[in-house]
Amino acid sequence: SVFLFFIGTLLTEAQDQENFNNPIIKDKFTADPAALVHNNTVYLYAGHDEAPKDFHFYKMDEWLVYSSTDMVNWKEHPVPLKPSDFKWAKGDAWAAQVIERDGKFYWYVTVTHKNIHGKAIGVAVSDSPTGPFKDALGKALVTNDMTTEHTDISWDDIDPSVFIDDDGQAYLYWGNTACYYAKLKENMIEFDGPIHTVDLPKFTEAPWIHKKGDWYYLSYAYGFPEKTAYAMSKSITGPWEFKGILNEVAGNTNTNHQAIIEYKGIPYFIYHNGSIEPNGGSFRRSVCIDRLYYNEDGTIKRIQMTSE
Ligand code: FUB
Repeated sequence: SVFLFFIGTLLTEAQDQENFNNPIIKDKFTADPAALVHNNTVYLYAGHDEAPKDFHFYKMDEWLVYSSTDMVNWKEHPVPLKPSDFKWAKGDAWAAQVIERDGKFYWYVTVTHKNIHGKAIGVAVSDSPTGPFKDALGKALVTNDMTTEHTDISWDDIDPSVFIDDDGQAYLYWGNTACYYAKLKENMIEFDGPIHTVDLPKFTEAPWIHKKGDWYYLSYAYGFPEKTAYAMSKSITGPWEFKGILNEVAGNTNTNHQAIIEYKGIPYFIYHNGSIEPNGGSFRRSVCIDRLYYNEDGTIKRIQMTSE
């Protein structure tokens, strides 16, 4: 009967939940995960949260990279990139994402600009997913003065998410309060055309683009404290249809920042929370992983967060 099928599905999903040993990194605070699957390995990129307990803001001076072939055991590699690797930046290793094109790895990062007020986006390049990476452009790709017609806040140019469509066209999405996107040239370090905005309900930050089948997904941090919500479209440039909440506020932190990947045929939801006791919190976050499940119509089930 339908009822037995329903129970069966629930049981299968419960059994499917692997033990990820969340949070997956315990010797450091890690935030804003981005992941890349390359040559049967998952590379996880994160910012290093180093705020002392009595310091109530982000202190992030480097990005970190880990790799795994089973989503449970993670190997840390040497520090691959720091804001100080960009001569025009003065700090703040905020959210970032890496993508591969023609054997090169491009890392889009958020930093604070030295001379142009506000946050900015830079791009670094390497021949290896674990680096070392170096500044690919010698200047910022996005600066705050490029988007002032949309909002005058100085931290709206953050949280880049990069995506290459099936036809080879690359796009960069980013933003805080306003969600922006622009086409990238084949060289991956320059824009090809204007900056557009996307209207999404309660968009805060942390856009992430992925595709499954015919559907494009734009997930993002919604409201504040942040939940993760998502929208779907048949085209990378929209129109996007809002589909609701994907993940609740992740325990003990006001931000929630997701990466969605598929590895060995299994979809995963990677995010952060403040769950390391007793010092975890909004500025001492930790990356976690849970399984992600699609419905037959392409919509995504709410994430069941696990603590192990
Ligand atoms: O980690 C610093 C900032 O907090 C990120 O850029 C945002 O996505 C939020 O997680």
